[in-house]
Amino acid sequence: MTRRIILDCDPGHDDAMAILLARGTPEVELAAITTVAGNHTLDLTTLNARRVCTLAGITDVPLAAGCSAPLVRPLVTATEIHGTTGLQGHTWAEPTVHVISEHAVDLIIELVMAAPGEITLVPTGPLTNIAMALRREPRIADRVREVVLMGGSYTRGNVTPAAEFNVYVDPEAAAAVFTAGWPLTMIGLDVTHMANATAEVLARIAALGTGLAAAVVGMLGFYRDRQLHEFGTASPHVHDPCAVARVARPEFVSCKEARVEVELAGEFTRGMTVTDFRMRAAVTPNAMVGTSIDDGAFWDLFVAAIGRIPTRADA
Ligand code: PIR
Ligand code: CA
Repeated sequence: MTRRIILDCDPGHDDAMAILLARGTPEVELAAITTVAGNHTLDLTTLNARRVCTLAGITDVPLAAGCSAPLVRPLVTATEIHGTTGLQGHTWAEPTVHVISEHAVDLIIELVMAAPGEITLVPTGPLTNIAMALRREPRIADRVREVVLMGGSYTRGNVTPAAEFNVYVDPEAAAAVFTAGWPLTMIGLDVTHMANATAEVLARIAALGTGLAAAVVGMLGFYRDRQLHEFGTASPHVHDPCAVARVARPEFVSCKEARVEVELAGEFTRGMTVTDFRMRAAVTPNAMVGTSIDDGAFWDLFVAAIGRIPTRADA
């Protein structure tokens, strides 16, 4: 059965890959794409989402812009990874896909309330829009099918030794999302650090021979060079499509039940996702936590998805 998702993202190279994986995978259907500030400011994440939708011919999915700043704290971006002018690595045409006038938070509430038990939320950026939607319409907690987010980690961070970027940027929002009492799966760095775009993966995508494939190789090449420069990793971690893969093909990602708390007060641990796998009577689980991904199966899924999206000559 096709799973209808709202992809709430901050493109960002790997967010772009999440949009493309969702578009090209028959097991999932994009009900909406919403944007949030994170990797860049909201104007750039929204422009980038419009660019990706234009490139991939995604003209039949509502695209809405959301929150421009975290709930409490000033915005922190990740331009050192994604480049200063947005989604670098490809020369973008002027996008012809536009945002709708509705705010992302309103669109999320509207779609979830209209289809009880149907919509899966897939956040791949800071959780500001999702927390705002919960605050404004708490009943969405009972109406979503589930939340499958890219964020957090139980072994290490990336933006700090303790914290993963998406949770670090808006930890108050993440805390609200983790404690909302809805079915939630955390696909954190522990999983996504296994999904690396190796030279072999790039060659397979390039071999598809389409304009879209060339754009993907360009973007992933830029992203690889930045991660090499910043972290010394030869093959970049492609985080966000792992959450889409978990929705499309749950058997590709192993998960364990746990209690996750978001650190809000620590001096060195802001945004850490403190994950308790000890299933004791006093511990109430609030999440399924991803522990590994079948990276071979994941990249097969990704390459097939890129191959399925028709190329637009003018994009
Ligand atoms: C932030 C990201 C990726 C790499 C770094 N170094 C920083 C973004 C990705 O878009 C992903 O959603 C998440 N944040 C990974 O931490
Ligand atoms: Ca992201």
